[in-house]
Amino acid sequence: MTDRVVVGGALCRAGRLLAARRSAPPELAGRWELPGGKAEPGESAPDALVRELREELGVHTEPVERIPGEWPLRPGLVLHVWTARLLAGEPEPLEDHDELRWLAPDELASVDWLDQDRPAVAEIGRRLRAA
Ligand code: 9L3
Ligand code: MG
Repeated sequence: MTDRVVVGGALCRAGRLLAARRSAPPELAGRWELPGGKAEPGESAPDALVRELREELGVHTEPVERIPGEWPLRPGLVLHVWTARLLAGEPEPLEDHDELRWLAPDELASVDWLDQDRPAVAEIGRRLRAA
């Protein structure tokens, strides 16, 4: 059986990365993540990302590239991260989040990221600093 993919989106604008604070479930509430969610059976990760970011943030996005790596969430579930371009809309915490922040590279350590998101966030930070 292949693992089910959860896809997180790294949305960057003006040198900042969008961080989203989870409001659910209780054990994850208050932790920060790259917004996204589970791909449905038969749905590609990029398609899932576009759908999840529309549902969660109300924005239209285009996946650009996958950040190398795969991070286990729990048995049978792994996190992939894709960078994405914001095509339309202003992100709002519509579903599953209660706060959004655009973080500059030197602010990335100021929020409590979910453990599995940390390697990809660090990679995005390196890319933003180099840009
Ligand atoms: N998760 C971890 N990092 C992320 C995302 C989007 C999700 N960047 C974890 C949290 C949940 C599981 O994956 O345990 C499913 O995510 P969701 O469908 O509740 O967003
Ligand atoms: Mg989600």
